[in-house]
Amino acid sequence: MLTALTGVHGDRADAVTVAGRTASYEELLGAARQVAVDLAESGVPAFAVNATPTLETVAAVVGALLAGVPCVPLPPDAGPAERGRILRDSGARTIEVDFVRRSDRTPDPAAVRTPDDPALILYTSGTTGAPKGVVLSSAAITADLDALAGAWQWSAEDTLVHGLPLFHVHGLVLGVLGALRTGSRLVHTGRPTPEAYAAAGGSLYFGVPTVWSRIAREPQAAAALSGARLLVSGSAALPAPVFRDIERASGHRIVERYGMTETLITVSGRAGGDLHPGTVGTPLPGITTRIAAEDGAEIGELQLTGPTLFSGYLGRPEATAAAYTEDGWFRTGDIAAADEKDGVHRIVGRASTDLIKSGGYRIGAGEIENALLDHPRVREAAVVGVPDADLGQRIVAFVVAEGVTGAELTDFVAAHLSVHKRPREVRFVEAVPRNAMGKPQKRLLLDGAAPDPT
Ligand code: MLC
Ligand code: AMP
Repeated sequence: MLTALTGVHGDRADAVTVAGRTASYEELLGAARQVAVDLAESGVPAFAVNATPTLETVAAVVGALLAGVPCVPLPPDAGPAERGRILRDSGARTIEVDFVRRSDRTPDPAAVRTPDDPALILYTSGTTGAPKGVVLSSAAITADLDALAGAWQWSAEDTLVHGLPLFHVHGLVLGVLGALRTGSRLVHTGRPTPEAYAAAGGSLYFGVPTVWSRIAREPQAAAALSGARLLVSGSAALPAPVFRDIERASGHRIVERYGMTETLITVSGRAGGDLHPGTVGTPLPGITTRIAAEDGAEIGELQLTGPTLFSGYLGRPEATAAAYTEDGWFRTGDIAAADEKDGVHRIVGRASTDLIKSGGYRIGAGEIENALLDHPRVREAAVVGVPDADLGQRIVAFVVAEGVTGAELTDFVAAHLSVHKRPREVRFVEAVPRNAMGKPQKRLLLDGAAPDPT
């Protein structure tokens, strides 16, 4: 997976920059080998990495791959509830990592490893309950990265720039492992601000729609990207006005691609292809998609098969089985359409209102509701995603509670789970509307939740 570290593209002093610190491939490899040695000695079954945007995180992930120990990146701001659950569920443990100690040998893995063994375990939310561990093999990751390298003409000539979190597919698999496989220079900006993107001087830029929309609002920053080769958006739907504003200011039509933690990136526009707002391109080589539409309808659930799929949810065979149709297709839960003539896909929504995408983060309503219900003052809670110009969707919590403020509940969720899972707004209600089965009627809440107060 780590082609660049074998030296085929040569080395350079500025191969990897993260939040202002720079390392050559040799330095990165030395630090990662030391991690691998320490992992082998520690005997940990899986390696929990506090995924701050630092060179240490990159060395830790590479070290885990070298040692053949599954790597579990943790959101660095995860509160005790979220962190504890991930550690218990995965059995992963942390070990000390620094970038100063280096080794010139890679230890032999404890057991014979194959490309189908787990490489990464990424925790991601479902509609209800706690996040599940998505097990990804090296085979799936390399298949995806090679398909994307083809689609985007991504090579060692590129300088990849992004500032995305290192505990999800976008920032970690594409944004770090992609650079280490293709040999492109990597500049991680620490935070994905318009100023940092504008100043980085890259050829290839990754962002979630919130990042592109913030850049679009600063035309000078957008204009500074005119010298780039390719701008790519994903993780949520890119609004058409943002596509157009970026094109006007930078001359680039953003390439949009679609994926999931469980499937990696499966559908994408192509470098040099015909790109239109609201479309996510065609399936990558090796991926087959189908639209499971009701009789005569053009839109339906997007289902797919291919070599980039996950190995399963860690320790949850029933959940894994439920993610597939009887005839073996993965059910994305996204509603899509595909053009009959050119096969270009459009994502038109999600089947469930209980999976929220906010700032490109996937957040399960059930997890936030459970966190709110853990507060002694909260009697009922129903969480929805409301359209938001900046975040795509913003988390709004409807609660039945007394003697507590909205800000206190927001802080409670931010502290127990992660900061990005906090409700942006709390509305106190007399009762949560429910159907005859007692299920919250979220459509009613959503209809009453607009408009965006900002
Ligand atoms: C505010 N803050 C609080 C707080 N209220 N902190 C604690 N408690 C509270 N109550 C502060 C924090 O301290 C922090 O400050 C700041 O809020 C950060 O909040 P945020 O929500 O992270 O910031 P925001 O600007 O809203 O973030 C926008 C964003 C972010 C775009 C930068 O949403 C983001 O990084 N998104 C990327 C998600 C992603 O990578 N998804 C990919 C999934 S993979 P400070 O000082 O730290 O700023 C996938 C597959 C695919 O989907 O297809 O790619
Ligand atoms: P995650 O598991 O965090 O990777 O989230 C996956 C989900 O992100 C998908 O099921 C989609 O709902 C959404 N998504 C990813 N890319 C796009 C895109 N280009 N357009 C619309 N939705 C997207």
